[in-house]
Amino acid sequence: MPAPSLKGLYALTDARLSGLSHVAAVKALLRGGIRIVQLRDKEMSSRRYYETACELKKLCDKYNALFIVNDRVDIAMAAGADGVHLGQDDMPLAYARKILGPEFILGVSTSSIEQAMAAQENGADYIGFGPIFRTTTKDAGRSIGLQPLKDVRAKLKLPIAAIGGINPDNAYSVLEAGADMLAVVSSVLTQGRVENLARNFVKKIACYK
Ligand code: TZP
Ligand code: MG
Repeated sequence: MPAPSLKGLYALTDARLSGLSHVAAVKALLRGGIRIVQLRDKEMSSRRYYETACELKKLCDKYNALFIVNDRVDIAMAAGADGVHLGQDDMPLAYARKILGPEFILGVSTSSIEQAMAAQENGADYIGFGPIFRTTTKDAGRSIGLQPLKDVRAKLKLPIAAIGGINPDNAYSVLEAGADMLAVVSSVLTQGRVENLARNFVKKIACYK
């Protein structure tokens, strides 16, 4: 099977929204057809985060899906994840790259062209870009809309994961603006409906162009 690529839906876990453990939620996302998953949890102890990451890596391997850990370079490495996703206040990129080596996928959250270009220069493999639309999942500041995404697409070589308020209704506009990945939380992690929401969203993306 070919290695999964940095394209399509990219789901971030949120135990509060899904009402499920990360493992149960990711099982449902994978069954629904999502092939890029990020473990994101700001409250777990390091030990639980590590243990959960190890379980999710095994699960993602079964489905030939990419598994990314949010925030923690050490835990991503220890769990054998495919990558790590860092924010502007996390470990500096160049240093993360130095300890992760060239193969590990390194993603960075950005919300301006300047941040995106800096991420590219400092060794990122993809950028997160947003919040594109209004979101209540995270206090992510004002939504920036589609124009900055178009602008960054025109300048940047790296794959872009657009994030913030993305759902099946606005997905095509985000792809049209140049996103490679659609990073989503609430549009797939609604209680009791994760697998179906994921499946329907995946189908919708598959029909794009
Ligand atoms: N970073 C910027 S917006 C966001 C994150 C983690 C949350 C996106 O969640 P949703 O529910 O897809 O709007
Ligand atoms: Mg972070």
